[in-house]
Amino acid sequence: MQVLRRTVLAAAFAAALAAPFAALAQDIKPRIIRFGYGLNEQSNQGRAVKLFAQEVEKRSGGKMRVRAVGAAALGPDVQMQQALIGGAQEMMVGSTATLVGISKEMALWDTPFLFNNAREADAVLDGPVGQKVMAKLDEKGLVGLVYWENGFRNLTNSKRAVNKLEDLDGIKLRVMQNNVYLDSFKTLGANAVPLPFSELFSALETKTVDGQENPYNTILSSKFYEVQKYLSITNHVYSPWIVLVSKKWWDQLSKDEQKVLRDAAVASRDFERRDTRDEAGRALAELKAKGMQINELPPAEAARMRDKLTRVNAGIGANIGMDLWQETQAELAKLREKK
Ligand code: KDG
Repeated sequence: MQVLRRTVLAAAFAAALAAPFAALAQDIKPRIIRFGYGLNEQSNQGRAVKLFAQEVEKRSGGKMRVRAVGAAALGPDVQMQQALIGGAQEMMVGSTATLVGISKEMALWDTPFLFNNAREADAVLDGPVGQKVMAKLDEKGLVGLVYWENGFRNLTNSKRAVNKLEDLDGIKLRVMQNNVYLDSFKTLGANAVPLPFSELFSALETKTVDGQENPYNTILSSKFYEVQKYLSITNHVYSPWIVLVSKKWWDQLSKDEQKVLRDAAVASRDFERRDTRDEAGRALAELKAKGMQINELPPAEAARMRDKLTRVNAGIGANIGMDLWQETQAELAKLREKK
């Protein structure tokens, strides 16, 4: 009986001693941030998420930790967007093109041939227009932090090289779930098929679709060269990614925590653009070495494509608001004067 009493007393004493440390441990338990993305861990998108996670841990002294989840394991872009709005997931990065169903102003970035180069893209996206478009997300339950570079998009397919617009006739071309992309490629004569990115490789492999369009980086990192023979360089649109936070969750954060995320996001943006451009510079040679047949659309055909696509998308301005459209055109005109 004595032994039992002593054992119970010792256990109670140990528990009392541990309680404050347990409470302390509770206090310093890091805030976990589930950050979803669609490409794989080895991609430019995955490398930038990893950098963001390192920056958050460093700037918060370990009090905030990013759990990066790639390859659309948390769902395709549109599903993750809804999870953020509902507060079931904290962060994601994805295409602005898949956001147009939530915020119509994002369609501005779908405009074919809007930007002539990365300098123009960075200046407009990071400038007043890009920030205005991003701020529209607040009322939809999302907080945009920064734009990353997906890149200029180019055509691949398994049937033939695209040397003239007519070569697109009848090609089953996967496009993002976005009306501008759908209308654009229908106008060019392709049979446009909207699919989430997560289903794209298998759709190409099973010939459910013949082709797709994406930047070189994605063609490389997603191994599309294994199921696509032809790469035709069109640079038909500059595609941004956007780093998003659930507003429900964001509003619970302290100002210091919000600053950690904003500063880490800027650092990740600058890293991602450098890293993506470095990789894109090497990608064509790598894709050729992987056996892809690469051709550039001849200038006359590129001009025909630009003419057709800018006409079919003349309505984008009316859709996003003519003030925003005209402000964008004015910014681009100023940039082009400076050259
Ligand atoms: O999560 C994948 C998205 O980032 C997507 O936008 C990639 O460009 C893409 C596409 O073609 O779906």
